[in-house]
Amino acid sequence: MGRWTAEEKRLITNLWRKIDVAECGADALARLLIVYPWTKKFFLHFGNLSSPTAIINNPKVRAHGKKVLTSLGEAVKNLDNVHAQFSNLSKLHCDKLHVDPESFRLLGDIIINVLAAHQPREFSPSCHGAFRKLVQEVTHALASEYH
Ligand code: HEG
Repeated sequence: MGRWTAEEKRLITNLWRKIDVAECGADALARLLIVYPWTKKFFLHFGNLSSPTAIINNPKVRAHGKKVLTSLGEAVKNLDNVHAQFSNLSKLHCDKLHVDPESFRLLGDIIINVLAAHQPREFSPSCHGAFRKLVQEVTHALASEYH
């Protein structure tokens, strides 16, 4: 982990420049809550999550989805230092939020699906491979403080 080829870096930064972080983030978090409804338990303080429509239109879901993808964008800017970047977030998700690492994996998968759906022309197999590696690295870093 943590070794990037110049081509992987190019594929990742190139796709990232083209996506709408707020849109993709909102879409990804809404999908997590709709497709894996048990993950709603972490967001009960976000208000109405009672149906797919309520989830999609919930402004707190949209704002938080943007926050999550913005944080992934920081990793994109700093590909050689993903672990250090997520160490505090890992502590937060473990000690305070008690989010299980399996949920990171689910959201990571969804983010890849959403990026592919939003940028189908750019999403070549090698671009897919580079993003899988990035998501794996981020989810690994987020789970690193778990004990
Ligand atoms: Mg988490 C807060 C990033 C997965 C539940 N998450 C946050 C914050 C960031 C973040 C940047 C804000 C931290 C702060 O306020 O200081 N989250 C983040 C990433 C990923 C992720 C990058 C994975 C790609 N989070 C994740 C998953 C869940 C979750 C899978 C639950 C299923 N996050 C969660 C909750 C909060 C954060 C409940 C607090 C939300 C709030 O109360 O505003």
